Amino acid sequence: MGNLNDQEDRLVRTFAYPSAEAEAFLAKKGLDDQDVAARVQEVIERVRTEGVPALFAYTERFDGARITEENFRVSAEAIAEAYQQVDPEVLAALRRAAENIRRFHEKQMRPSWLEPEADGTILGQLIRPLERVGIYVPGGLASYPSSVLMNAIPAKVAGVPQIVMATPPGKDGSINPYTLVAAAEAGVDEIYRMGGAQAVAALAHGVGLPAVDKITGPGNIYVTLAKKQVYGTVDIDMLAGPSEILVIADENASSDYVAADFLSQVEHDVRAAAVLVTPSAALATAVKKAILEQMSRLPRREIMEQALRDNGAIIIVDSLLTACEVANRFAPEHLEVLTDEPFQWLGSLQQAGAIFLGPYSPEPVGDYYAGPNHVLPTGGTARFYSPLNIDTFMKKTSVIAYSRARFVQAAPDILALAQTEGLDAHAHAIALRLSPTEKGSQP
Ligand code: HSO
Ligand code: ZN
Repeated sequence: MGNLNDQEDRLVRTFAYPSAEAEAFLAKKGLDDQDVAARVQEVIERVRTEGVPALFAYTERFDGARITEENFRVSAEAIAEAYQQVDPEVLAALRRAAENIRRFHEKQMRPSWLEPEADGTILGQLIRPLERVGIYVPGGLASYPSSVLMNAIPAKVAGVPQIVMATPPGKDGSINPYTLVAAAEAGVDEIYRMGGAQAVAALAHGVGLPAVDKITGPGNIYVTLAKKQVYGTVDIDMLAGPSEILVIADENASSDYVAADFLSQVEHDVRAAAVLVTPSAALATAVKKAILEQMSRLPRREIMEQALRDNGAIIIVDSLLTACEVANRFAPEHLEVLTDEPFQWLGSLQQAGAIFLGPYSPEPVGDYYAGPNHVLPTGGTARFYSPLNIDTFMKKTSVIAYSRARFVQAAPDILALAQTEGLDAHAHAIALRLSPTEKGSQP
């Protein structure tokens, strides 16, 4: 038994809040890695200046695949073939998930507006889709068809006419058939065999394909730093880091549920984080036991163990209100509330990417199916980033149409401001229209 306790304690740290340990845990680490950033910069520069040959050379070097002009873009036949390869039941599930995601994002749509006022002035805001966006989809183990849906469907709902996808090929040039089918279901228009920083460079600088206006989608550190470096040439969605969950639970919560949700999170990545914040020491102990028990039966045990050891924590607080304070400070990507009346805490929970309330809303419900986006701000950036959404793929343009009456009324204020800034040409553009004698003035 003593042995088991040791094991549990080594598995997940437990500490009180407030404490020095808690402060150290809550302090955020930055994303930057100078060494990787320098290598990424070189890749981007070479693809930008040397073009397609550099892009294909990097694909051969990093993905081991020989790509040519002929197989760079995925053909309609390859997509049709993918439909033959996928399990029809999974396809049906994917379609139902897609429908939920579509419906949720349709609710985010806001109309453009043009508002006429009494004196004939019209002000307005046009909200329109971006023209061409690039969605990055990781290859290998992290190639998730669900993420294809989560990126492409909002773009489609927003009305983006050209949705492009980039994903690294396997050594034989192949792409996961589920990724291809998800892309087709979501309405992706073009798919290219390329990945890594070189793909980000190609999308941003128009190498091998017309440049896009924005790049979204998750990726490894190379992809993320490449997105950071091309920001400004194109827009990006966010700088995604490792995935996180924070669970607030009281003494009545099921320790098995908390443990299961911890493990579903940390199986993603050794850098994934899982945090339990609870006023109940008894629950904390039970959760640790349940984690060990469940983990012994799950295949990705090594990843989970390392993630829990490096980034797992159980924080004991004096009350659920303090638990909310800790959650706000951590600003988690995913926040689960497993308490008696979860809704009562919603108003106190300010900083989170997505909030999951009650025992039947574990994170996978949101990861795959409910409709809200699973591309969420990580690493504490929920303080200022939102989940991927319709606005990610839209931009606004303002409209101003002043009537003469409004112009005359406003002119003295505008003249005063222009003169104060010492911008005489600005003032002249106003004065000209006030004076009936000067050429160009309107009656
Ligand atoms: N939890 C991940 C999304 C995901 N989970 C995809 C399974 N597939 C980041 O929110
Ligand atoms: Zn997940």
